[in-house]
Amino acid sequence: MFRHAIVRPPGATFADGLTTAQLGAPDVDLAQRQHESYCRALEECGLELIRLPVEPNYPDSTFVEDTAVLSSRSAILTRPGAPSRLGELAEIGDALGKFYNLVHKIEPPGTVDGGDICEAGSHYFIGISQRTNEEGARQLARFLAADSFTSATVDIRGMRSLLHLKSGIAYLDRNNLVLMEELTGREEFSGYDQIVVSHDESYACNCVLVNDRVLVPAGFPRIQSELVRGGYKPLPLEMSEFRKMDGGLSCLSLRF
Ligand code: CIR
Repeated sequence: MFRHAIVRPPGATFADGLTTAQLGAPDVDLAQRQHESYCRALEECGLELIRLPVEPNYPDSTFVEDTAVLSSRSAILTRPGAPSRLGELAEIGDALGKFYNLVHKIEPPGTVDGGDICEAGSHYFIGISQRTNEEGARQLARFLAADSFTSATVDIRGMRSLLHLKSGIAYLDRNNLVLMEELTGREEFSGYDQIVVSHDESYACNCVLVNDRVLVPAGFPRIQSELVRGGYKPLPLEMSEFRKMDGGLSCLSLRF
């Protein structure tokens, strides 16, 4: 069960963040309203929110998930692969320090974006991507192993459409892995029951199980039906403005 989530609303400079999406500039007011609905959904799932103040100097700072990897045993502050995001860490570290005795850190030259890290029970998939490098993955794997978690890397550098591993997969529970159809043949995922998301709905791969609900981007009816068939209760959320900035649904919170 998750009890808390760290969130940070998008600020006035949100549209200045990094993006490759070519979906046009985000509407900042609408992004703020969508963020507020997201926060209410987390509260509906029983979470208490730690709401960090807007950080206008870091336009991507609303994507808090990239800044840390949280397990039931420890917290690891990442080192985002985009230099423009390195300054986001300080406040996240302070917030985590109130809940964790020890906050580990990824050190240079390692880079890790939390969006590349997919927890699947006691196992972690670590995406090697445009943002997470092999040195970062090694450091993270060592921290996880010290807490008795296993991990394996998944190299997605050849898949330019994927910013992060979790743009293409999500672990729910009971061995169920949601994944985009382009990833179904990968050996790393062969031991899982796969909920396959068709190419035209692939943005919705990035869904997240929060206690008894699955938060999923709105507008993707087939994945919602699949989730219902799997015994899950989807909670659809409008994500259009975050998608314009390459943001997935999970990256708007750090849940623990
Ligand atoms: C970036 O490029 O870093 C942000 N514009 C989007 C990050 C999204 N993070 C995520 O989906 N885990």
